[in-house]
Amino acid sequence: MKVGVFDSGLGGLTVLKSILKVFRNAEIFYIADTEYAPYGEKSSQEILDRCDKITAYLLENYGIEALIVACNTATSAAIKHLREKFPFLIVIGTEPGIKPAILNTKSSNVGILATPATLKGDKYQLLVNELSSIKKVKLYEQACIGLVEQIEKGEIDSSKTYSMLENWLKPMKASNVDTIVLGCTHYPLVDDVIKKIMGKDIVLIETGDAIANRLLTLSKEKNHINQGDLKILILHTGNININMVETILENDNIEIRKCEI
Ligand code: DGN
Repeated sequence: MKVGVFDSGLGGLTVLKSILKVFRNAEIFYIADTEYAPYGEKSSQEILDRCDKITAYLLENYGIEALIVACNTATSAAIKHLREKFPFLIVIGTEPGIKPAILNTKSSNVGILATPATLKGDKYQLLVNELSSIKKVKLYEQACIGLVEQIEKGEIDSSKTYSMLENWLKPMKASNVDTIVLGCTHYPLVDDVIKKIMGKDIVLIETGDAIANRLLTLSKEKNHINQGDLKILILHTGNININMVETILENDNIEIRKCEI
């Protein structure tokens, strides 16, 4: 099966990693749209236009059968449009895992880390309203401005990244937050830093595995056949930290190339 995956940069690789656990012989085409990163501080229309262009590019050049929008920000801005414009494609988006967090919390205090665009989006508000009837939970929302850039630079363990996270997480720690939603696909890459600050018992919710399982279900329903060798092509539109790509994916089948979209 041919699968297209995209994000503004490295974050979607955390989703790609989950896909690799389930699909051992798919052809995967990943766009790291680094020329237009970060998405999180752009307008919804700008993000939607980029998503449209990237999907058309993946279809024309690689004949993808499924598209994974491996970015919460892009999902919030463009998923409806992509499903309407490309109805023949399997289109799967990424949403903050608020439901599993609400079901997991014992202290009834849940932290949500995401980009400003995700937290401001209608889709996020609808999701929160929809889930508010499950259980009374206090949500501590935090827009992590600048964190995506730190991760893109490979500054996972730097003291600057630590102190940014410490500032955002301090109020959550003081409020007995026991579960944190990683509402941006970049953030699992700093999960160890978050655990260092919050303590090892903190539960971090990410959605990569759920997306991979959904892709498996839908590809079976559509009878997409999984054959041939595993192929992973990483295409980047601007600069990319190749060491980070290799460290995150830990896979020998990767080819990395620059492209223009
Ligand atoms: N990885 C993206 C997300 O999940 O929202 C963030 C992208 C960005 O550019 N800020």
